[in-house]
Amino acid sequence: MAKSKTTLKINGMICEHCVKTVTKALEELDGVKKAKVKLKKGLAKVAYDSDKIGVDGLIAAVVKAGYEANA
Ligand SMILES: [Cu+2]
Repeated sequence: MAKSKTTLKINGMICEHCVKTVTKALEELDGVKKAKVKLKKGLAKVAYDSDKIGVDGLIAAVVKAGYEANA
């Protein structure tokens, strides 16, 4: 268990539904403890276990959900 935190820049979110979609996409991942997504700032704060998943994996999940993400 290696507790890590990161903030991703998310592009493409336009409403609260998008926020829920991105939050769910992140929190469904094995190793993600918590995702806090802010619509206005276009940011996602993610608490995760870096033994299980990396930033690349987090970004891939957001992209798969239909949004752009950058570390
Ligand atoms: Cu939306």
